Amino acid sequence: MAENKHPSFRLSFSARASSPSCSTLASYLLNLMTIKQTNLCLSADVNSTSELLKIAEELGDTICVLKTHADIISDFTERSATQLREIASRKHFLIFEDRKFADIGSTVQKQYISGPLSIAKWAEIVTVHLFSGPGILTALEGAASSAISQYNMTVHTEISGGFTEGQQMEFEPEPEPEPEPEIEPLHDEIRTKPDWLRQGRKPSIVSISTTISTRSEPMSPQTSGQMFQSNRNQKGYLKEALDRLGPIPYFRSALVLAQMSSKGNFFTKEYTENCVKSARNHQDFVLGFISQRSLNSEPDDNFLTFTPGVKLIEPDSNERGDSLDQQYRNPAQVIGNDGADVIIVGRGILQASDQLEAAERYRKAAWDAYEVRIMK
Ligand code: 5BU
Repeated sequence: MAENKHPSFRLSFSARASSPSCSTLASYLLNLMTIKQTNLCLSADVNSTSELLKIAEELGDTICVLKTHADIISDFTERSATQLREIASRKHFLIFEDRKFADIGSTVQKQYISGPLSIAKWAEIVTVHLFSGPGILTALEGAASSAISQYNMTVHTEISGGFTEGQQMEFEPEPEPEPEPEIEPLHDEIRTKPDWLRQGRKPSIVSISTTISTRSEPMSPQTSGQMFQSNRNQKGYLKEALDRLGPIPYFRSALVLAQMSSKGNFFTKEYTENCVKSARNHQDFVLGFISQRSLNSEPDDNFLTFTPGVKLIEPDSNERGDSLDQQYRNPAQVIGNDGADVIIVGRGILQASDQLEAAERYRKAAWDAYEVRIMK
């Protein structure tokens, strides 16, 4: 019953973006979703860089987030990441590496910022299990802060121009490797949220082709949520609104795995509650949860709920899962009834004969369910 739901159930994404408890990245994502009218995350579970880049290029306009499992891409290199980032900034979506960190703090820091994947360099969002205790969040947040500091001290050259329609995608020359950042402990002065944002202002970030990033200039009032009401069908307006939103800010966030979609999983109610308690102590870093329903319960909770195990299922179909215990529910059910904000869809789109048409169908189903929900 809608009457008993947490306030975030009925609030619009743009109103939630303006909340003082909203991190820079969460605020950016919520505004991006509003402008593009999409709360669809594509799970790009493909095996090669070329497939990854192709699907990102073709479906990028319909999604707010693209989720990867980089370790199943046989030829994933730094160049794959650079090219995916170029598409993400041109098509306006965040990148989410579904890494599912689960080790002790010292190990996850290394897994996050170094090694062949160097995830912190190219993915805004990662997933984390809290099996090892809440310290894993402190460790990852510290590593994220170091990666951000390192980035901010480096002159970055953004790839400008991008691909034009029909242009062949080619690999950029291998860039010079950047030195691995030193992992610093999380000090109070090294936070993912700068002072100006703590004072309730949101970023207006200026980006030119070669710039010292991140030049987080004082907030312009244009970035407040209400400015981002969008009519997706007005092409000029969409571009103008995306220009006004600005480039993706260089921040890093985690989604805590609090519930799973697979049949017979061992997640208990108590474990899920402990995930939420731990997340509340890391609100700058934790964007929200991977869960089957919204876990916002305290009045100030404003976590985003990303829900996998989603498929458009015909009422009389028996396609409610796969042969390996994945379980599926409809977008209307997870968003409309259970308060999910973003649906994660893989095979429902990847296995369609027309992937773009399927992505658009999922986008529309999820967005319609959200609009109905906030009007309840
Ligand atoms: P599918 O093809 O839509 O079933 O893919 C779902 C994706 O979401 C896949 O990449 C999984 O690794 C991921 N996933 C999931 O399905 N269920 C979960 O509980 C979690 C992740 Br956590």
